[in-house]
Amino acid sequence: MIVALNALAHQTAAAETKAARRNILFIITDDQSPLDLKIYNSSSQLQTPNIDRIAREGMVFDEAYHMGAFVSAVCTPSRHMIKCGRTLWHLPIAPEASQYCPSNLEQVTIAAVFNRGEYDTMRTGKPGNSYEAANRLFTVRKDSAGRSGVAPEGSAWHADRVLEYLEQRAASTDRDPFLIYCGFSHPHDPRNGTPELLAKYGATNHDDPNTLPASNPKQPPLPMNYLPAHPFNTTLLPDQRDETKVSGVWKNRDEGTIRNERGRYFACCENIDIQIGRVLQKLESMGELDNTYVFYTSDHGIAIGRHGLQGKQNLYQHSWRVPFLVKGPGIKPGSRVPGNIYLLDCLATLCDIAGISPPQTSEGISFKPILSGQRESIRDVLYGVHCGGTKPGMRCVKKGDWKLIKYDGDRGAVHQTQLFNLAENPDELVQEHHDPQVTVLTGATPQKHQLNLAMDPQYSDKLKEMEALLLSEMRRLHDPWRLWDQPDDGLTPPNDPAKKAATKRP
Ligand SMILES: [Ca+2]
Repeated sequence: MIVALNALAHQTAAAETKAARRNILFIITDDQSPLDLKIYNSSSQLQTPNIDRIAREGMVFDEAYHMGAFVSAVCTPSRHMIKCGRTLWHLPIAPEASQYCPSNLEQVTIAAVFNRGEYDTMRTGKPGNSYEAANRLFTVRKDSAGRSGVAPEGSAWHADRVLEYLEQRAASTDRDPFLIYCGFSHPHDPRNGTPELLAKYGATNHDDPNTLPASNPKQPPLPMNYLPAHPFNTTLLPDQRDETKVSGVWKNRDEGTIRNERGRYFACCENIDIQIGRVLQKLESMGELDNTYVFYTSDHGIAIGRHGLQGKQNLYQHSWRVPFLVKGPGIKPGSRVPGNIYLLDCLATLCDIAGISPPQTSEGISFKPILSGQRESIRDVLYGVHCGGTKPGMRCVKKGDWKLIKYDGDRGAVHQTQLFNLAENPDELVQEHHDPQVTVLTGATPQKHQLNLAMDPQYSDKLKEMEALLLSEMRRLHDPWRLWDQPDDGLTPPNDPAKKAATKRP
């Protein structure tokens, strides 16, 4: 009898544990800078009441980053890092994957891990520039790359699939916890907004490369770090897009084009927000919202006119950083932390909050201690890469307020160093931002010291410290390249005829 009672108690405890298991809604947008959202930039005109609600009821991370990319489609490595929790050079698509990545990695990616953890897994998102082998493992998968602005296509399509899934679930007896990976294909270009939202932001779906879009006072203003051109080649290939193929923009970087494109982008962002509102409302009506962790992020940021750039192939804060918000049980409403997280920390964190052991292949650090209010950050140093153009490309490192960016490429023709104090120069302004022809457009009045400090003798010790830190991160994370002013460490860079040719020069 005692044995039977013990068994019953055990079963009851197990049932209670299962009942207490939390749902996860992981929302990810495509190409969205945190700096356009009001929660990160109070002067932004972009209206996102539902994203603001997640922030108000949860936690805002100010220092969240993707680790980078070795291809110009930054989405692809970023989405791999989210799914498998591995660092950039250890991904299955990395240049030296055979050396650093186990095979069949998809079996230890997010859907596979949560399926084994007895979660119901569902995803919607874009099929391309992602991690197909991992995407296939979601029990329910509904993908579309459509970027029409008008329902039932575009962002509404993704929300509709999530609502359908939730409705089917509500109608069934299924009480397993769910993990929904809700990906939106916008605000990635083409940024075709709904007529109402385009009108709100004064923009048009401009599609004639031979004319400039009409100006409209309702269009968002130029960002304060706008430039008509980037001061130097950022190591991109001559024919490579800095998004020069984006419809409505092409190679134009004038005020009218950028303001119209920002209006289109705002329209797409607000439409995503509306769709998120529908999903949150559904969860609320089902009584599931309070038992669900809601994550909101993007695969990386985007420039759209900042620093004379249009795309995401750079390491300035607008493109390297990502928005990151979480609300859910035990998270203090309205809290705000630096975090110092990478997107690749998500898998470890999701496992931690779900009570699932993370796979041994995951290299991320769980930031559950941040969500529960025990810590404010999980690391001190952040490292970033873009080498989707000429090699080795761009590298950056950040510690505290200091950030170093280096550019090495175009067969040795590009050797540039930038050092920023982000506390004093958060928009990473450079000399060209002080030009009266620029300030008359931006309305900005940069302070004298808001400059690249790399050549300022006053900061030579800080420069040396950051250079050493960058090299140490490159070594630690198995970066296969070295920059022009670093020891070569005896490395043979993968597929790098450009660097070999450059080193032969006198
Ligand atoms: Ca993307």
